[in-house]
Amino acid sequence: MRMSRKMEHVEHALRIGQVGNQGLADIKFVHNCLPDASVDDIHLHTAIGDLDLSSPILINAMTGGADETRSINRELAVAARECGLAMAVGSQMSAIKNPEVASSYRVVRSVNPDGILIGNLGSEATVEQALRAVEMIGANALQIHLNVMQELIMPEGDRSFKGALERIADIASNVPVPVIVKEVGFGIMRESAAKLIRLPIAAIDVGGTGGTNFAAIENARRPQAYEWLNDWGNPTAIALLESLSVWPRGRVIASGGIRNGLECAKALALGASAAGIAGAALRVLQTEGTAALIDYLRRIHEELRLVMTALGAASIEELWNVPLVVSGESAEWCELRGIDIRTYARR
Ligand code: FMN
Repeated sequence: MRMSRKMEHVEHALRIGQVGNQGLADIKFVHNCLPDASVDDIHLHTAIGDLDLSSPILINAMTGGADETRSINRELAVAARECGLAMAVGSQMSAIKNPEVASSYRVVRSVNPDGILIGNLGSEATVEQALRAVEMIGANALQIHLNVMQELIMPEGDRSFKGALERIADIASNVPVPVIVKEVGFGIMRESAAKLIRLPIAAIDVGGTGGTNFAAIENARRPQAYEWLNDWGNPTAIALLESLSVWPRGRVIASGGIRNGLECAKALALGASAAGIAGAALRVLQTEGTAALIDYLRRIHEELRLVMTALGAASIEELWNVPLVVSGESAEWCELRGIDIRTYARR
């Protein structure tokens, strides 16, 4: 069951594509006609907690667990290696339950022996399973995903989500690598972010709406679709503003519908230290191949350097201090939720 589900997710994700709006159009940079900067001086290095990265772009968790997914992971790992990016694998629970499929995950380490690789499990995992996931790929960090709405829409999905915080705390205290808690595309909002900051985890990945839509993907697999849930969740821009009202800059990752360098720059300027790309990278890989994926990721680096030059921000830390105006639905939302967006506009 789990093995065929992996390829169904890939196929439905490609067919449905990136859905809706991640809200970054509401975030505007203030043009600087005297940036006193040069493209050659832009540095893209960053850190997620204590994990140093040469690029703020991260290939986010997608797959593994079936034969066909082994080649996807292999090619994503080649692209990550060529572009110097961190990469997460999809949930490793299938390999923990069925060790025969572990090679579909391990392939990323054999292709990219020195790269930053991130393991992935759900919040139902035990400490022992988390240790095995880290060991399986020689992971430099471990993502724990939160996907309540996806599970609820899946007929075979989990029905109880009790005790997740305690299990995550236990994992984070016992694995030898930093733990990142991530959403799969419904958004981490302030109340949840405030609970997560009390845990011994390194970072959160806000994973908002506006990109891959797991409600739509699971509905495509259901005999009777709950289509009324297809717009559940909150956009990435709002999830970032909410999470960064509780979490410090440098410990938040942006993801959900990020596709180009300008969107990355906006997410980083809001205070994220990295931006995850999943669905858009998968589409390029599956429709145009590995060389095109490498070109696409290099182009995002170039776009990011271009935008940073225009803003006079030579590093990600400097990007955190350029003025940003939040307007439209995101501003209205923040006003109602008591999130201060004026400091972004006046810094
Ligand atoms: N996230 C996880 O944490 N674990 C997974 O196993 C996982 N599987 C995914 C499979 C596919 C085919 C895709 C497209 C995404 C998957 N995700 C998973 C979610 C992504 O990591 C990401 O959070 C989400 O797709 C939003 O980013 P995007 O809009 O750039 O795709």
